[in-house]
Amino acid sequence: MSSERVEVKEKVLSANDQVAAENRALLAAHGIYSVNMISSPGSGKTTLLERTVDLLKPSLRLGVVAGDVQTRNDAERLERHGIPVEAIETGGGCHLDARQVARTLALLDLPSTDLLFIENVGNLVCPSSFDLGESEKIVLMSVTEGEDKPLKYPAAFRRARICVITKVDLVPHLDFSTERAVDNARSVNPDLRFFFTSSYSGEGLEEWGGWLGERVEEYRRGR
Ligand SMILES: Nc1nc2c(ncn2[C@@H]2O[C@H](COP(=O)(O)OP(=O)(O)OP(=O)(O)O)[C@@H](O)[C@H]2O)c(=O)[nH]1
Ligand SMILES: [Mg+2]
Repeated sequence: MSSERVEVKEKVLSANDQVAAENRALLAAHGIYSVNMISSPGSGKTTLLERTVDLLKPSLRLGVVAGDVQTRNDAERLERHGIPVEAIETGGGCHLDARQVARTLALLDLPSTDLLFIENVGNLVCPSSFDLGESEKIVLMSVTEGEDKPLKYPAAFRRARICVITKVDLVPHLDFSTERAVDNARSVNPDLRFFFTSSYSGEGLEEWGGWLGERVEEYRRGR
């Protein structure tokens, strides 16, 4: 990359970081634990969120920001589960940025929210560079993508603390080694914690939902 391009990219990122810090402070002021869900298109983010929302809705006040390049499809799917949802259509952008999230936070009822899910645009590269002000980045990979994705697209796996391996109901039909996928992800980030879920069979959802609930509690205690 030329030095000029590097400079422009650094300026964009530092402007983004400033707004992300403001988002983080706003969310903290309201005691909202927030997760930024990153994966390639179709890994199962929205479906996992639909199941997670049903699981956690009785005990936590939830909100969702659903990012897509185009359409409000994901937001509409999630709205049907009876929680507040705001859509961000990036109109071509391959990731959400902190400014878009700031505008959306202004539309949400923050004092009535405990846990905010941000579904990023389906893309395993661009979203990982942009801090949104979230508490946690969560990277998802589905078993249909192959075990080598953490090696090919390491940034998302490096910046996340949690990795959800989705669609595990399909493992019997595929030549996919969960062990190899975990080893690859750990070679990029040894501190990653894993969840193994199927939004179809329900496998792993209690553990995943339980972990989110604990994190909300921990976050509140730590304030
Ligand atoms: N077998 C199986 N299919 C799943 C599972 N979760 C999601 N799918 C299917 O995978 C496809 C994509 O799921 P979505 O939840 O829309 O994926 P996404 O990551 O939100 O997609 P984008 O927002 O477009 O990036 C759909 O056809 C889902 O029904 C699962 O646990 N098992
Ligand atoms: Mg989606």
